[in-house]
Amino acid sequence: MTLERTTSLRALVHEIVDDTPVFDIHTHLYDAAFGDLLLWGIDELLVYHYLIAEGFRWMDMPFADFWALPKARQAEAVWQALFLDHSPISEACRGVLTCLNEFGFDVKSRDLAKLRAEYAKWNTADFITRCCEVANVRKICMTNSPFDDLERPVWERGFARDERFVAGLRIDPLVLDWPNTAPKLRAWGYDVSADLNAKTFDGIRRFLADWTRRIDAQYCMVSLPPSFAFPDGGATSQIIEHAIMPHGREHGQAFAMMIGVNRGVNPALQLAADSVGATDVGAIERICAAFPDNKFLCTLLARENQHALCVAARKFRNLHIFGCWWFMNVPTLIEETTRMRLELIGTSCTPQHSDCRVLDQLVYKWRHSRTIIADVLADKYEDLAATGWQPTRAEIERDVHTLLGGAFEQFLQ
Ligand code: RAT
Ligand code: ZN
Repeated sequence: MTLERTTSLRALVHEIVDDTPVFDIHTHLYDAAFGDLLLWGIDELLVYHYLIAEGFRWMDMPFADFWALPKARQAEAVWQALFLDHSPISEACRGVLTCLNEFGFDVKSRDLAKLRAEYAKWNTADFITRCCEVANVRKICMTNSPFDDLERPVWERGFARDERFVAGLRIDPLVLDWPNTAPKLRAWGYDVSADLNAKTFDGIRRFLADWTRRIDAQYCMVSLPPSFAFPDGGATSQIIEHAIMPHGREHGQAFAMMIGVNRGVNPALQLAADSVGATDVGAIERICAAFPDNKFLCTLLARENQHALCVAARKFRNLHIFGCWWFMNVPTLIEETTRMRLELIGTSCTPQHSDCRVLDQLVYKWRHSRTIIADVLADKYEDLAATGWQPTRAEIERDVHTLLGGAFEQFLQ
């Protein structure tokens, strides 16, 4: 009897988690209006930088020779090294197979030419819809950088928005490299100088306001190194305090901090060159305390920071924690992190975002994460049931909606 009830509760939780559409709050995907910036298909899946980093562990060609190859040859080299010469066990490799399988393509043939032929039957518009359906994604937040020379002109020209794609204003160069960013803002008509004075902060605020309006940004976002300190009197700290914070209050916009990336530890790997380091969660607590009228979103890259971040969220209701970012996005760490978050702050968080760079990846990132989230959640409901508190279907649906984007939307309101 108990076992039966337990089994059906677990099955119900899985069913609800699978059936609840998700708001994917951080990706590197683009509205189709951005043309080639939206990546999809088998070759793009294979040259995902997560796979390239793994491929180089087996491939013995010089880094530069690999980068000189056309994309199709790069994809073939990765396929050979990671799928044919060895079993594709890593999370990123498994993800490719999950996508192919869920699309109904022939995984077991190991035939790249056949897979390319399957993909050739699709066009971009239909494939977007197909991915959103299979992954059950209701909204996708892009990463939109005014500093990207390919992306900026599209915004400046304007286009009819696809309402499935919402924008996130990404401002790394502004926060991390003011000396080289000031001339760009000046060239775009903002009265700023290398000097961080009142006039410069005003100019930065105008820039942020213009782009927030232009792209209708959900939040403004930066990725930061493990050494991020606050407050420390440096340029990053001053720009946050005197430009981003007042901008956030004026526009009711949250500031998203992704902390813990050491950029370019092995530059020869290009996009795959970055590594991880633990940060001082005290800096996050200080910024939340210093600006109680601002809202903060935060995800951290280092496993060893996750517990302290949960504790910080217990102290500051203007802090919303999200995602298992990048190197955290593997089943072992998603499970551990999700369990800890539920135990420390209940459902007042967003356990996962996809960080997809290739449209197809929505399918695997959400398939894999949904299974783990459902299992952890089922354990928690079973613990409740053991006390006599039987969660109802409506309560479970509410909670799952909360975890898959609802809490994020409520936090931003
Ligand atoms: O996960 C990734 O693809 C990384 O390369 C980064 O893009 C990271 O997610 C970021 O947003 O900086
Ligand atoms: Zn990202």
